[in-house]
Amino acid sequence: MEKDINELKKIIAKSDRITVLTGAGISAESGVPTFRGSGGIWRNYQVTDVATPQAFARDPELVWEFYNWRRKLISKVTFNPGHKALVELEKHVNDFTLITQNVDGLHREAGNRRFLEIHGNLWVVRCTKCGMLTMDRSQDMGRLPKCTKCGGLLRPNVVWFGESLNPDILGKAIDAARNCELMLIVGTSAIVQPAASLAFKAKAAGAELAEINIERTPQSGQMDFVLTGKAGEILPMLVENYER
Ligand code: BV8
Ligand code: ZN
Repeated sequence: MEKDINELKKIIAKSDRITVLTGAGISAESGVPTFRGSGGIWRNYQVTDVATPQAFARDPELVWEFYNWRRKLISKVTFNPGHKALVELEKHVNDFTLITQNVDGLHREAGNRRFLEIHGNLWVVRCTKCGMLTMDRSQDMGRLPKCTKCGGLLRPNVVWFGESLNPDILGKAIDAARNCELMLIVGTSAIVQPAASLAFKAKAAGAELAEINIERTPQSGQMDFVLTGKAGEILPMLVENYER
C-alpha cells in the first residue's frame, strides 16, 4: 500500500521514536558501488566469495587487496544529502536510532551520533591474534598488515558472510526495531540476514514501515509507504521544514 511523501512527512513530524535502517544504496550517490549493481563484483569475484573467513584463511593477500581497493575508493568520497538528512532527522527526534549495514563510515562522517554499524567499519582493523582494535584510515594497509603489539595478522573489523554479528550491537538494533513507531528502510535490497529481518520485527511491534529505494524489493509488499527514488533526493524532502 503506497502513500505519498507528504503523508509520511506528517507521520515523521509526530513520531517520537524513529529507527532507520540503511544499506549500500544510501552511499551510491556518494560514488560507492552497491553490492547488487556492478559493485557486487570485484575483479570478477563475487563479494560474497571474498568477504568470508574462508577466503581470508585461504588467501589473506587477495582479501586485503579487496579491502585496500575499497579503502582507496571510499577515502575519495564523502557523505551526500541523503546522509545529511538523517543527521537532521536525528536532531529533531527524541528517540532516534540509525542502524546501518554499511561499513563505509559515511554516517559517522556526516555527523550522526546514535548509530549502530551492525556489519562493522572498514576503517577499523582487528588483530587475529590478540584482538586489538585500531582505527586506521590508510588507503592501503599493505599486503599482509601486522599488529604493532603482537605481530599477528590484521583483518578488517567487518562482519563477513557466515560470521555472526556482534551480539550486543545486534541486540541494540533489535531493541531499536521493536521500540520504534516508524522505521525508514533506505537503500537496501533486503536480502542479507539478519539485517533484513529487522523490518519485520518493527512491523510486528506495531511500527509503520517506509521503504525508500530506486526499485522495489522483496519487502515492498509489507511496507506502509514505498517511495521510489534516490535516497539523496527523497530523504531531504522528508526532513525539510520539519515542524512538530
Ligand atoms: C550470519 C560487511 C550466520 C562486509 C556484509 C546461504 C549461505 C550462506 C549464508 C547465508 C545463506 N543464506 C543466508 C545466509 C546468511 C548470510 C546472508 O544473508 N547471505 C545473503 C547473501 C543471502 N548472512 C550472514 O552470513 C550474516 N551472518 O548470518 O551468521 C551465523 C549464525 C549463527 C552462527 C554463526 C553464523 C553476516 C552478514 C553480513 C555480511 N557482511 N558487509 C563488507 O561490506 O565488506 S553485508 C554487505 O551486504 C554490506 O554490508 C551491504 O550493506 C549488505 C547488504 O547489501 P545492501 O546494503 O542491501 O546493498 P545491496 O547492494 O544489496 O542493495 C543496494 C540497494 O540500494 C538496492 O536495493 C538498490 O536498489 C538500492 N539503491 C541503489 N542506489 C540507490 C538505492 N536506493 C536509494 N537511493 C539510491 N541512490
Ligand atoms: Zn595483536
